[in-house]
Amino acid sequence: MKTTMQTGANWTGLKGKDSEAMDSVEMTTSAGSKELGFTAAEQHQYKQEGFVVRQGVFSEREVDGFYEGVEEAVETALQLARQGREYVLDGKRFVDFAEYTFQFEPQSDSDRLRVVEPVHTLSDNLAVLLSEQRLLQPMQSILGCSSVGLWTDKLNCKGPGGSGFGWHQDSPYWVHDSDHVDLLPNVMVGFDSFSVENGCFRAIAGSHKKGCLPGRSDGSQLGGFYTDPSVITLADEVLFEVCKGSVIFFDPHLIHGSGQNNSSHARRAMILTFQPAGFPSLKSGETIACPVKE
Ligand SMILES: O=C(O)CCC(=O)C(=O)O
Repeated sequence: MKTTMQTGANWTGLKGKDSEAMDSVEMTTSAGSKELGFTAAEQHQYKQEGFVVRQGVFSEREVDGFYEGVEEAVETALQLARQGREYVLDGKRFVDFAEYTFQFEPQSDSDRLRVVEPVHTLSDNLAVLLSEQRLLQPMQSILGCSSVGLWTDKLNCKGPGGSGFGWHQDSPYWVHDSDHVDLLPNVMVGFDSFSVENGCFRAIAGSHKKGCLPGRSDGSQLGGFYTDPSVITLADEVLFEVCKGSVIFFDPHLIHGSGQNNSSHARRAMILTFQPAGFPSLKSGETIACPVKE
């Protein structure tokens, strides 16, 4: 049975089997809150389910700033992509330039960007998220360490008709570049409201507990990066229908993905992945400190 996260301007709102646990969460607001780290109930949920959602963390005005950041980043990314090395995997066009990877929508003539990684260097309006305490203090709760660094960050732009992401874990992508894939938690910041229609984020609750799972062996180039369907318990699927400005913290082993955008509006989001401080980041190899304020 699918569970659905519902929209609303609060930090929780889980409907279905998790509602009891989430009812006991102490509410704090982003503005003026003293303690932004996870509550005990959130820690528990993250351990059990592999994710925690806080809805409406960023205000309309803040989200407007992110939209400007997306426009700026996309414009620069398209310019850089013209100078890069292009390749196609399973019909998907990628371009590498310097430390950047740009992924385009699969139609062969498409110049529509789908993913830009990393993205924080392409707009100051997006770079602010690297020092955002509403992300960093919960990350500190997850990692249990005093200082936090960046592993990677990417912009996911899903325009009208934009394609979905098949079921996958992030850890198998990173296992060759990091010795601590268990310690690479993600946070997705939704710049638009997420709905089933526009291809919301979705995940298999509890799937992170199984560690790195086998990939598909379907003979395709990217198949190995998608989780073998035989190990996916679809009954535990959660659909994250959340309002804009919401954030979803999730484990690097959590099986997740999203559907196609069947709406007439873009669905934009940024995913930032953190790690304990002092380690190089994935794409540039630089060590990027993200100071947590006590
Ligand atoms: O955009 C989404 O909702 C899913 C993104 C995703 O699965 C990923 O970037 O790893």
